[in-house]
Amino acid sequence: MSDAEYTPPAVWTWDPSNGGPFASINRPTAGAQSERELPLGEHPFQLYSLGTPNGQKVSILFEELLEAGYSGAEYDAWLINIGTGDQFGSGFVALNPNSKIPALLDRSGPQPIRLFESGAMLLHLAEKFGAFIPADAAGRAECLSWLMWQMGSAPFIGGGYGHFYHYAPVKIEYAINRYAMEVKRLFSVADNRLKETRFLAGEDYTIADMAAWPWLGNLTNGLAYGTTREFLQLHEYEAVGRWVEEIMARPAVQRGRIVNTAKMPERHSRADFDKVEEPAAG
Ligand SMILES: N[C@@H](CCC(=O)N[C@@H](CS)C(=O)NCC(=O)O)C(=O)O
Repeated sequence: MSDAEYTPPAVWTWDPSNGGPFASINRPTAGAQSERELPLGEHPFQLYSLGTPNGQKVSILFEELLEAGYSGAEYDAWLINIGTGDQFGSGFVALNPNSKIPALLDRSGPQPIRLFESGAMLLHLAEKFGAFIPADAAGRAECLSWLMWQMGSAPFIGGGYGHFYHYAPVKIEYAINRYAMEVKRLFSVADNRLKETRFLAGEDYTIADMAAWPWLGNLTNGLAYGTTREFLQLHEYEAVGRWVEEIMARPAVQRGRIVNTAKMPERHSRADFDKVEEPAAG
């Protein structure tokens, strides 16, 4: 049956072989699928992640904190291969019942604290160290608003647009049009804001920028979803382009963006970056 003819049945049933690239990892139930402990390193923070945009957010913040001199932010970053189902191991699920990277264990206090959702990690760390989040009520509110805007909009970019334009085994015009429009609208929101202010929350670089940059930056730089940069004419968003470049030039961002990628599957110390072929700046 073609998509145009599809009529949903009265009761939906799961088709495990739907032809999509994520068919083997996606399923409609939650919970651990195997017994698997997570490795532990020596640092106060243990990050279990992958160098996708949602993972990059957190490793960028750690690198920024360390760059700014907060030595208490030392972390071990362990690779979670979502293609082979690491996110369904019992140890990972104990940290993140939602089985998605990133997950974080904060062992800096008397009791270990688990965190899931990248936005929660950014906020937790920014508040803990008193950095990259404005201290005044108005500035903090603006920062949280842009942070939540990013968290709320990422699924439209990735799960909506990226899925239907790039990954879906069939190209559905309706779905692509729906999400292409939404991604362009989101770029327009950011562009309008960045015409007025240097960074999303104002004149200071904050966790809101760290959340949004891996998404808007990867698309702007042509690093996500095939020919999307041209398809959506992303060069038109000049203020976003200016902001993407300014943030990309930061040494901590150069380091954070490669953590838990093929270039650096694990990160345990600053020295790990010296071993990378095209070392990060700084
Ligand atoms: N809202 C979550 C989204 C995390 C997310 O979607 N992670 C993806 C990779 S970017 C994942 O782990 N997918 C694996 C799966 O769906 O099984 C966050 O920001 O932490």
